[in-house]
Amino acid sequence: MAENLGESSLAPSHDDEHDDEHGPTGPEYEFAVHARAYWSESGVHVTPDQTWLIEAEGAWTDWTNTCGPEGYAAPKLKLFESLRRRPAEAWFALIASIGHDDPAPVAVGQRLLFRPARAGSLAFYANDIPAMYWNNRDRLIVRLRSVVSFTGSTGGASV
Ligand SMILES: [Ca+2]
Repeated sequence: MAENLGESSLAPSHDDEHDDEHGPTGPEYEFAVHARAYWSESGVHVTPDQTWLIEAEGAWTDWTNTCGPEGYAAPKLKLFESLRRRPAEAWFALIASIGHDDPAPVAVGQRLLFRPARAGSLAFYANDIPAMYWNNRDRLIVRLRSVVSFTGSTGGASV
């Protein structure tokens, strides 16, 4: 069926092979990202020639603050923001990292079209202060779906 993937970007008439928004899809993965885990491994190896749709749902809790994958704002914690693993992202934003030394991990939010900047194993975490994972609880469900990348075209897919 791999041949159909290549053809269908040129032949949109293959409607039965298309997802409604993103074209034919490849493998899908679903796993939990626990708020208390410093790393949650997806077990998925990504490469720069791929495009993935990452979707997250559910709620997790940082002490008394419950939020979704987009995280939460806390003006009272302003002084501590620079201590977060990703200082510029919200508290408890779901972060995707390629390996554990990714120079540019990204905030996922509820939905992200993700084009890996390098090859590696995809891992996730809640954006928190490294020493403050002990008061975290609950987990999100994250789905990872390979989508067809229209390589070479100038109009990127969007969500
Ligand atoms: Ca915490």
